[in-house]
Amino acid sequence: MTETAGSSRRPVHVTVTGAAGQVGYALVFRIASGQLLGPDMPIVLRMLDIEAALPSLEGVAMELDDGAFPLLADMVVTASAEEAFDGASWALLVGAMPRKEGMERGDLLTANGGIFGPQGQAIAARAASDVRVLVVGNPCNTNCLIARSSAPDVPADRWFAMTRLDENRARTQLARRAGVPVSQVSNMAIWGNHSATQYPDATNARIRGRPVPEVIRDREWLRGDFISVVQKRGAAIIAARKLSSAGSAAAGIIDSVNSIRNATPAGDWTSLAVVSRGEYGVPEGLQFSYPVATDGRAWRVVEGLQHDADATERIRVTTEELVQERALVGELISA
Ligand code: NAX
Repeated sequence: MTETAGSSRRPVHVTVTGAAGQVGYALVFRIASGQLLGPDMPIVLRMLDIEAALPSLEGVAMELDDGAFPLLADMVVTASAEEAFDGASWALLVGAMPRKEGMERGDLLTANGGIFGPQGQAIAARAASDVRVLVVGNPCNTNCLIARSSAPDVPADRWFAMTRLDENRARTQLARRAGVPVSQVSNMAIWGNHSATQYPDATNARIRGRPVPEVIRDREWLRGDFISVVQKRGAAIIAARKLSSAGSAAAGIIDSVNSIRNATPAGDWTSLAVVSRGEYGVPEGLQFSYPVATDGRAWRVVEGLQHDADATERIRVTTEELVQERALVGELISA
């Protein structure tokens, strides 16, 4: 292994799946530059993609070489999940099967089960004992549930699916509307599924410490356009760019890992889809996006938030969608 100049620390192994894809391309340079694990932590980047994408992934590896990143101790380019997850402390599961024309939701879920089941097994068999997993590839909540179910020896609290991009989108919408910098928006939770049924909860969010409805008094907007803009933002990006979100998705991944690793500011929370232990009446075992806070070691779902009838109904709908997804992949998670 290559010596890393300026650091005597042992490198942390970080796996990125689907690394030849567009989110992968936006992400790996940020990881190599230290934005994922900090400016002092050398990294071994383990990049997985399918066999057909390996030539392109070799090109990405060449570009990473050309970046001369001091923290990049080594790289692995592979189509083998076992090799990719070997010794990994962070597994960022980005690669997934996209929905093809005529594909039913159930077919998509099952096809992805064929990817995330074996990847879960490979993580259990080969990753480091402290591995933490962030699933980004869609449908990310249920893909995460499948991978977690395939790795029963890896504690359930190590598995996350990404709703941080949705949170970031929501924070920006609120900041724009209130005419404040985005840094002034806190406590923005996304509830449920990373899909169009998600519930971005502005009622419990805060601007400069005050409840959003006290700052943005337009209830119609908060219950209407605000929610639908966040829910449909992915589709708007595709319409504009003819490609799905990539740079913002990579930013969401970096933010997610940072908010798992570092203590949440007092009184704040962030959005992560984590295993439900029945909080807020959500069935146990679903991978559900909640307001989450952590001390940097253990996370907890923030309890006691109030929901009005509209919010309760929206949370019921997104919960029901996740229950249905779980039913559609039934045999993949009963193993
Ligand atoms: P791309 O199609 O550009 O890249 C996907 C990559 O995954 C490809 O290189 C493909 O060869 C690879 N792949 C497919 N099957 C694989 C397997 N079995 N093992 C390893 N690699 C495999 O998609 P991209 O735009 O990069 O998006 C990646 C995933 O992120 C998609 O599922 C997308 O829906 C999802 N997203 C999720 C987001 C979230 O907030 N949770 C936001 C961004 C993104 O849309």
